[in-house]
Amino acid sequence: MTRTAFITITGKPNVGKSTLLNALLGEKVAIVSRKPQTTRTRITGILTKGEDQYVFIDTPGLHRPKTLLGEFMMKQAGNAANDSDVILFMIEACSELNPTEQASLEHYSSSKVPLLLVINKVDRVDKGKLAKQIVSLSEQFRFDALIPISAEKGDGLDGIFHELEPFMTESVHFFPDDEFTDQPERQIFAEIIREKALRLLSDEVPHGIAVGIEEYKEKKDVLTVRAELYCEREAHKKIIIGKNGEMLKKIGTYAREEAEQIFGVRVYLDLWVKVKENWRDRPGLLANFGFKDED
Ligand SMILES: Nc1nc2c(ncn2[C@@H]2O[C@H](COP(=O)(O)OP(=O)(O)OP(=O)(O)O)[C@@H](O)[C@H]2O)c(=O)[nH]1
Ligand SMILES: [Mg+2]
Repeated sequence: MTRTAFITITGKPNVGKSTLLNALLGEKVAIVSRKPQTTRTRITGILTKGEDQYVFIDTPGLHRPKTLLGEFMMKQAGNAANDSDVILFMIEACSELNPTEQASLEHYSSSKVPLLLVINKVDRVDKGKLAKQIVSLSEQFRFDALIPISAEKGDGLDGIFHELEPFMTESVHFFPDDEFTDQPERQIFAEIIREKALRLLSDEVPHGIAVGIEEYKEKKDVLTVRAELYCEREAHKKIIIGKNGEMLKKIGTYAREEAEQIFGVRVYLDLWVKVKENWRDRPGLLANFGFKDED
């Protein structure tokens, strides 16, 4: 008898949803950064353990959108939550709930959907304070389980699988058993480039970055990729290129090294920077960059 469950991972930006997805799969399928609003689309991560197939859906962090891109992101998060069998709602250890978290938790708590409340980043808090937070959450909300974890250290992941057990339903597997994501390779590549840019650039630039893959060819174990890094202003372009082109070179080198490791081939990466003013508010450009609803 084969079983599956669709599990949506949701919560405010930067709580560690994508870190958890990667940790659950043991594969990097979603990029991670210290900056909020890193994830922009739904990312499916699939884990098949014998008869059981877990389909985890990582989503953009819940926030009040200020751009059309933000609106798209929130739609993605909402749709994923509506389509799933289980909600895994992630919050941060020992941090007050913000109004969006409070409202979302009230909503799920009063609905019938199975709800796992996951408290992440317990590695950096005091145990006594965590215990108080757990008591207070239990008084405020209905949930099927409350699981303290550290996604980064991989602690508490067994607890998640244990609590998912009652919600596995008899069904055929929806994905091949050896597949771990539905993202095309070139999209993973674009995301790797964006992750390196997020990590290396100062705060004001990264939110306005998008990556387009213009050419993607594999021949005799060499992958040739031409990519464009889009930003919103000339001033940002200067920062991204850096003095004597050093910043862009660094972004490219880090991205190439990781891609070589993930895809197991030699990579030649040709990376360019272009300005597309206010692309996050321009429907045509958003669609071009892949931010369009499929459903
Ligand atoms: N100390 C600690 N840091 C963590 C843990 N899990 C994630 N982080 C860090 O939290 C930051 C955000 O992680 P992400 O996985 O990108 O968070 P996210 O919820 O996917 O964020 P968005 O995509 O922006 O919504 C990164 O710097 C992670 O390294 C954890 O268990 N402990
Ligand atoms: Mg994320």
